[in-house]
Amino acid sequence: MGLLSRSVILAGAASAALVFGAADAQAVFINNFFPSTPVAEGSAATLTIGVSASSGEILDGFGGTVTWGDSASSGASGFNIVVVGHAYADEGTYSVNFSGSGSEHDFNGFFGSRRNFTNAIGASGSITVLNVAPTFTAAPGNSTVDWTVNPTFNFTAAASDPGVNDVLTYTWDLDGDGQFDDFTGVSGTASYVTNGVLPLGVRVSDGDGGITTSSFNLTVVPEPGSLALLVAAPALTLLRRSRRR
Ligand SMILES: [Ca+2]
Ligand SMILES: [Ca+2]
Ligand SMILES: [Ca+2]
Repeated sequence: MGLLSRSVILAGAASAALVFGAADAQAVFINNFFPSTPVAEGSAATLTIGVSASSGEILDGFGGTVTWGDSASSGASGFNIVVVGHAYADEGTYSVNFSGSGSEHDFNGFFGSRRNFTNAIGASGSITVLNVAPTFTAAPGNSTVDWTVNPTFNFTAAASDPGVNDVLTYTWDLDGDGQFDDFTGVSGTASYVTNGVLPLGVRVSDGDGGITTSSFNLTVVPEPGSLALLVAAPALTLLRRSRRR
């Protein structure tokens, strides 16, 4: 008799699940949460979010807000998968969070009424953003100065960096000793009173470890002769003005 009762109960449970769907979990859940990492500063990181409805339910969609961990946020909504993007201004490790809700429905019996369900969904992760070295957009090429006519060499450089928070510092090797210790700033003037070919350069640093160097030769004529550098008074004035950049 006990065995018979158990069989009846099992049959009843199976019938209820098939006809009414009431035994199903009514829920939307996140099945894909994929932040692209690492990513370069200034480039768009992406976050892929995918959702499913539980077995027996029909997904209607989802929506919510992504917080990127740097005070920025984005809306994210779609049917079963969305990809949202965000460019970070500087390197670091950022916590990424999605919070929202998902909707699905089923039907109350084969010819029954539609039943809608909505529940909260959320997930978290992190994105690592890497520093990118600056790139020169302008720098001196090989040049010649004739100190018997005009001994001054006017130099200037410019660079860009995808890290919009990065502050660029320019340092110069103007005496050819390989040390970028002769001038700090975007532009200035140096005067040369002896002749020869000097291998010079400018270096730009973003303060986050990104350093780029551009080299050039300065030929001082007439040749031949010994090499020396004289930074004239106007250049020293420019040096002080430029240090804050
Ligand atoms: Ca940076
Ligand atoms: Ca940078
Ligand atoms: Ca030097």
